[in-house]
Amino acid sequence: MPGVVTIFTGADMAADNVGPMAPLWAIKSADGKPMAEPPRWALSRDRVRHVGEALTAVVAETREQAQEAAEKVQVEYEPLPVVVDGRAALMKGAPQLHDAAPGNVCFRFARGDESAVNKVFEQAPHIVRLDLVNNRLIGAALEPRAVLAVGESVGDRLTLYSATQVPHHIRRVVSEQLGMPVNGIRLIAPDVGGGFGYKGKHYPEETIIAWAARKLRRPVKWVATRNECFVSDNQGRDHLTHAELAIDAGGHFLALRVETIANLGAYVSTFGAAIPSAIYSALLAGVYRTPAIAVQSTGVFTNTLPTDAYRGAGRPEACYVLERLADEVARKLGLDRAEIRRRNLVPVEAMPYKTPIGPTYDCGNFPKVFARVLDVSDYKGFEKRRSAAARAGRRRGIGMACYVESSGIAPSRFATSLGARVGFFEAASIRMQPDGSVQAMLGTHSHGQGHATTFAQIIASRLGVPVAAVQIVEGDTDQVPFGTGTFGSRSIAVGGSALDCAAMKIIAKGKLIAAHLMEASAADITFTGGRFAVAGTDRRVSLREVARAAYIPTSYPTDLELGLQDTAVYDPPTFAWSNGAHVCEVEVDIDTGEVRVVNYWAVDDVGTVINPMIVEGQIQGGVAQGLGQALLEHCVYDPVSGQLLVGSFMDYAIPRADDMPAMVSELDESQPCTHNPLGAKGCGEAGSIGAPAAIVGAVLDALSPLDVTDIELPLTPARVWAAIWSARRVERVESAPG
Ligand code: MCN
Repeated sequence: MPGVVTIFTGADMAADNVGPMAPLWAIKSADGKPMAEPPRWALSRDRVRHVGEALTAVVAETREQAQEAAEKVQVEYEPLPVVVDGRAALMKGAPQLHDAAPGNVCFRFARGDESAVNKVFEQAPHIVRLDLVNNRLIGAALEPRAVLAVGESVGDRLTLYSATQVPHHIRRVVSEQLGMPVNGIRLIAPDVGGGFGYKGKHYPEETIIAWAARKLRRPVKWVATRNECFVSDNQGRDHLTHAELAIDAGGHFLALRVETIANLGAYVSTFGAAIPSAIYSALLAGVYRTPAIAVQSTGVFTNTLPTDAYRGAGRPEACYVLERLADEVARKLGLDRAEIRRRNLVPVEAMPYKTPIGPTYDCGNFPKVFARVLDVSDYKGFEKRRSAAARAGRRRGIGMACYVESSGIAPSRFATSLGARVGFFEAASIRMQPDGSVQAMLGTHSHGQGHATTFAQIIASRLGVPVAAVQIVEGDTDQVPFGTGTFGSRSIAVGGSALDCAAMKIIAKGKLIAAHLMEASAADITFTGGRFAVAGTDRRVSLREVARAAYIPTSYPTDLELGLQDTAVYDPPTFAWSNGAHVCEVEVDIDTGEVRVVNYWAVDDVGTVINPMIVEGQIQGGVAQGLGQALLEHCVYDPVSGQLLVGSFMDYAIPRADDMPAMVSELDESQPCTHNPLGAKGCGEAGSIGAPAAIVGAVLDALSPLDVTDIELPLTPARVWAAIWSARRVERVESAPG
């Protein structure tokens, strides 16, 4: 066809020995066996296992010519039976996806003390049980993914542009697959128009485009259409959970047992195995003092797109389990939901608090944060608002959720002990220019989080230079030192900490130069507000003068290397434990099932705040995504054909501005992180963690007079309406004479 340059298939890539798409985190099952890791090829080599799995790559002179030719490709498929649901995939006789994964099981992960939990359950006065669905979500960044590979005219070097959150990881894995040295690829990740975690993974297109450009010795570009996003981007969540909580007569939590089936999709994506196991399970103590906890999480293959981290990544799932259980305890005992939480929160005196599931929280005043959100939301006055709404014919309900978040992913030792194949440190370099301006290079990546502002603020406050004098460079492997990237709300806690450490190195070296310039001893030099001074005198030189001296050495210490630039690498000793409490009010139209979130209050502890406006925006954005999960978003596959039934925004509903209330956000800075130099904890995912549980709790509260006790996520009008009417039918049957 006109303009077609070539068509590649998996066989072409096989002939060139292009390696598989290997996950970067491999989980072990409870019996010590490694997870099943069936190969995933960038272009399928024998069989496709999910809608959207690429078979051929058509390269043409223009995008339109390539699209037209791609539409003409005829594939003779031999249809095989499919399974799209995690539980169905585990059943006897279910279609088998991979020979390497009998029973479709990737792993059976377990954590906690099961026998201790069993003992408590045998004697517990009360047990509450819930079966919960955590709905599958599709990421929907403003801009689709895009990849461009350009070979250098001389040599074998490639510049690979990719809309990725993790430039260094992608450079490493693609170079490995193509058998190139890591230096053979320069990866540039410019502004990518949002990422939400799903752009932080290795995708087949990165490999295909890089390989095709080398093979054709021409630049090759791919930009996903919106429809392609639906069938090529990783998806999120998709848990089926059975949870049981043993409690005493006073509603104190005694033991927690959680069994989750995690739908991994057809292949294990980059961090796909870790999210529902290592990350999710670590959060199942939440903010509560539950003495015994045991979790089992089974990772299952199905004929769906791979799942992986999506804003929250394991934490919203854990929070949803705990908060729904807390509400259920209140219902069972006829107690107030806030009171149940108060009785179980970890008190501030217990910090540092070692959870029975593994992690130790270094700090956090959960009761204070919770009390504050009840205050700002006037929880006590709610019944008046409920009655006022009822008089106007509307059902109003209130819900709440407390959460703790393992931000700052991840301490490398923790991660590698649980199967990570990469480190999760971060690196930052600072280069003082001779004119006193500053260039800072970090391995993190900003795609809506405002790093250029907040990281410049950190440097400005440490080095006493104006914010405008700071240039932040991210997303270019040739310019920034080896780093990890942005996900898991880690940029401030890990990247920001590396930056802070680098600034300290600049000051330390600056002191030596300043001492030389002022003919004083380095031990007597102080640094404040951008000036070095000899203690107890009025002798000073500015950082700018020191920087100039470092590069234009008219007077410079003979035993020092010229220049004023340094790099620091920071690997956190543990997570930064962000936490918070959210309250929301909804109104439910019982004739249509429509839910409106009318009020939302969030009190979050993200440690020391660098930029309150950015943090508030981050929390608001997270809440919007949590609202989407709670009320609107649902990724559905046809169980017979495996076809994706939500392939556009006509059938997959993301929140719009008018779905969001004007929310109130407060930050509690009283508990700075104790183990990083900034005292900061992450905030990027906070909103998405608390919101689904708070919103669902509010809807169930609004409908409690009708005896609606559960509605499966997402609470679409159809589902809410159906729940109301089936409850009413029960009412009618029960009240029918005879
Ligand atoms: N910050 C601060 N003070 C704190 C904590 C954070 O001023 N105590 C600032 C940080 O400096 C940074 C921002 O708040 O500018 C977010 O920081 P952090 O919590 O470290 O999160 P990351 O920068 O690592 O961003 C990742 C996080 C994740 S995991 C997803 S998913 C997500 C999110 O951020 N995707 C987003 N927020 C997003 N926002 C936009 N607009 N688009 C996305 O794709």
